Amino acid sequence: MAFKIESAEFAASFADVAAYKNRAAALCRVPQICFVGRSNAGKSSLINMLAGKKIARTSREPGRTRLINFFSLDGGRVFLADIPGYGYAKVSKAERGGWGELIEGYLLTADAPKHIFLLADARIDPAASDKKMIDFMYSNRLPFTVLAAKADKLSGAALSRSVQKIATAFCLGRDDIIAVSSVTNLGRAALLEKIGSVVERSEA
Ligand SMILES: Nc1nc2c(ncn2[C@@H]2O[C@H](COP(=O)(O)OP(=O)(O)OP(=O)(O)O)[C@@H](O)[C@H]2O)c(=O)[nH]1
Ligand SMILES: [Mg+2]
Repeated sequence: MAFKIESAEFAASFADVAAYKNRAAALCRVPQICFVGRSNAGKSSLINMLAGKKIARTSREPGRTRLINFFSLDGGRVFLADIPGYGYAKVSKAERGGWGELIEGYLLTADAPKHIFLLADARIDPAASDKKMIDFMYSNRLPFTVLAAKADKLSGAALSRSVQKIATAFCLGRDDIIAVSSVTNLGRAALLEKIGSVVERSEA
């Protein structure tokens, strides 16, 4: 059943895994759905698109999101987790290491998250860092769906080629990939359907 978002608001943010782990037991009572991808792929924008309002900070400059940010839907029925992007070359090595730790530490904390959306920019060739993330999710048995993001930037035929390319690169079927756009709302219904099934399963 599709999830119908009645309300959405900022809930909490964490600068490091230790801070998150301190609260994880309480937070994990609520199913979490996490958005991962390279910096600038459109994760925060997609959360805003789903919420129907601007709750997550977005930026033209990659590397905007530096914390784990939780947004609560319907008064705590589900959390959307916005996490920093990976693969942004300009940040210092130390900081990049820290981000890797934050992302991996969060994803591997027991019981979180219930589903991961991996955003791959539809205009850019699939990256080695995305492949690494997919391998990481497979090997840790984390359930995920790949999204072809910023689909509004491509024409129908080009988008179709891009989806095929992403599917081939990640050894997925093309029907497994959902094309999304935060500008046109493309894919919103499919994402809400997926979120609905995750929430239903965790409430059963
Ligand atoms: N045309 C178009 N632009 C988008 C879309 N989604 C995001 N953008 C733009 O892409 C840029 C990055 O968006 P963000 O949502 O901040 O990306 P992010 O993945 O959260 O980036 P980090 O927090 O740095 O990892 C912004 O300038 C957005 O306006 C989309 O669906 N279509
Ligand atoms: Mg962001």
